[in-house]
Amino acid sequence: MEFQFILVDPAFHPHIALVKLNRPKELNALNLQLMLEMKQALAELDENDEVRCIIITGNEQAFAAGADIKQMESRTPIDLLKIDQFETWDQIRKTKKPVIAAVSGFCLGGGCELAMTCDLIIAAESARFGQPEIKLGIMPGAGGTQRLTRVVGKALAMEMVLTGRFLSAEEALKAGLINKVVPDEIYLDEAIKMAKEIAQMSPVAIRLAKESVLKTFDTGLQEGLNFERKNFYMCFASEDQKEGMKAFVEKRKPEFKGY
Ligand code: DAK
Repeated sequence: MEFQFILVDPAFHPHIALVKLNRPKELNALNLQLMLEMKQALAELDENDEVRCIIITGNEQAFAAGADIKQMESRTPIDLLKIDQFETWDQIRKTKKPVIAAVSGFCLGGGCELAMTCDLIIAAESARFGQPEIKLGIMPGAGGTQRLTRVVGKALAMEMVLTGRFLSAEEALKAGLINKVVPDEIYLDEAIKMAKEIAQMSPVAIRLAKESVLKTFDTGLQEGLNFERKNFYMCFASEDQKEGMKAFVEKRKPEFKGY
């Protein structure tokens, strides 16, 4: 898969794909083209039966320092309306396979919002998370007020959004924004380790489970429970459920096929 601003390896490891943001001089600032490429890459990886888990990463200096300010500077509201970047972000959010963000360095604004659309976040000790849009005279526009608040709570979200303060990786971990902090040298290895664990599971169960967890953000408890139940029943329509339980009884490792 050839792109201008991202590097994509669908077979980075068995069943694991890697998407690397590749605008190092601009600290991986997210321009429109990069986001369109991200949307296309994730859609293609979602369709690829060999891929069971996707890792998105940047480089040591930056996961992404936000949307491209130079590209946004002269935009009018009508430009924004016509471009309708929200459609791109919505599609990215709808990726069905599990996505892990492997974060080092700056993870700011749209970069932090992109990481939050991922299902799991592994961070290097040097990672810094923030929503500094307020310092530019704007506010977060891709989930930074909504997703962040649901995850870290009102007090911290309000502080981050109104003052633009960055969180260290440790603070982000304590706040529940991320899953793990590891030494800088191994943040990608740690993401791969987690991806390998996920890739061993039944892709059907993984998909249904991800969908069910995400449902929490959109529904009340009873509706969410009903949704969970339907997905739970659905697991029993898969060969993988038979294989998983048979393997347990036979005291061996299951071999999941994804149907
Ligand atoms: N955009 C464009 N260029 C950027 C950039 C950005 N967000 N961040 C850094 N760069 C560029 C710098 O301009 C510089 O380029 P040159 O001057 O060398 O040409 C180069 O990257 C290196 O940056 P610095 O020289 O500034 O490096 P430092 O280490 O001194 O500082 C920094 C690193 C991350 C603290 C600093 O660069 C910084 O404050 N960057 C801006 C961070 C920020 O404000 N981010 C939020 C941007 S607004 C939406 C979706 C999303 C969004 C909006 C709408 N829709 C769906 C509609 C999101 C909005 C945002 O993210």
